[in-house]
Amino acid sequence: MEISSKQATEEELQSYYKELEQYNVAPLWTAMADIQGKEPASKVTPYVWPWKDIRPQAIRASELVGTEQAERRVLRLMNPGLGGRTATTQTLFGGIQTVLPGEISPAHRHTPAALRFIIESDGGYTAVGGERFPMLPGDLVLTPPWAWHDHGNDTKNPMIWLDGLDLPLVNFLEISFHDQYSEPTHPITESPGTSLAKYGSMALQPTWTERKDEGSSPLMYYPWSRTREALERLAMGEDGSLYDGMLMEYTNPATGGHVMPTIACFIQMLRPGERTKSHRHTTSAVYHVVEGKGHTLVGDTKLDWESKDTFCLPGWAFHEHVNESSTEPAFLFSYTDTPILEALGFMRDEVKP
Ligand code: GTQ
Ligand code: FE2
Repeated sequence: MEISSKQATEEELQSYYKELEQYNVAPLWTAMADIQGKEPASKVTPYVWPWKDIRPQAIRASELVGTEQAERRVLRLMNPGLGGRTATTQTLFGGIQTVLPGEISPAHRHTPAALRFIIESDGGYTAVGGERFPMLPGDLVLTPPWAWHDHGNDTKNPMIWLDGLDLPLVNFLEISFHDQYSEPTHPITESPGTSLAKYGSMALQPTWTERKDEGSSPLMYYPWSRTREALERLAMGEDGSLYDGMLMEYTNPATGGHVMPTIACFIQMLRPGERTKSHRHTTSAVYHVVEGKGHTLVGDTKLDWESKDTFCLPGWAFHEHVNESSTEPAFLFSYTDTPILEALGFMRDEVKP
């Protein structure tokens, strides 16, 4: 018998679709718009986690749970659009970690890449790959994939910071490995300041070690004092970008590229009264307000922010930043999934017409 396609009734179709279920197959044509939309329509909700709400909860966590019990005392920033997944955007995770005086977050290593951006602290340290890095407000510390790391608070006040990881991507790909170290801390083999002196002294680099090119930056510590000084100096003569203000990337000094294989880190300064022009890109981002007060318009959503708030930006959403102060600059730290999208050829951006 010859097979020819005819127009089935709705009833015939529905009963056919029902019948297909038992074979675990489904028609593509009923789901085409979801599967291959004209352009991305992210499920990620643009959202702010205000410091005034989150800080008390972080402190409360440290009253309720010890670091031995928790291993990492972190409040996960759960995107309201992602149905309870451990995800702040589709690829990026943000968390607020607290370490009390005398406590240690015990040593471990894992395949997810991590960064710390310090919010509140008088010192203390993160040890990564055998070197201890200070943790002062505004400092950025990297924890590249598979590097041993532990955090310790030898000060008199709580340390609180933003953790940035690629957990949603790693867990989606089901490639997470994790090792616990046998002791609470891993051995310190480098003297203080080594990474910064070797890889963060202008463009000086040591000649007696091989050039490191392991996909992650050999410089693992970017102190706020230097970051801020660079931005303030540039602000005297530069306008920066129309869309991002004075946006600078923390780079890997060995390659000039992104700091880690899956995450790129940025700092930007919005001058008093500055309002950026709207654009969008396929990359998603988590932002942290280092200093300042303003808002970010994401599509029709207005995200009001001030110092120490954290917020997220979905991919392919038009956005513009506004510094509402007429006298003070605003500083925004952010991390994005740019390296992933670049590696796969998925980078696109567009200016709002
Ligand atoms: O501090 O090592 O927020 O391993 C999530 C996983 C922090 C950490 C997180 C981690 C860490
Ligand atoms: Fe970790």
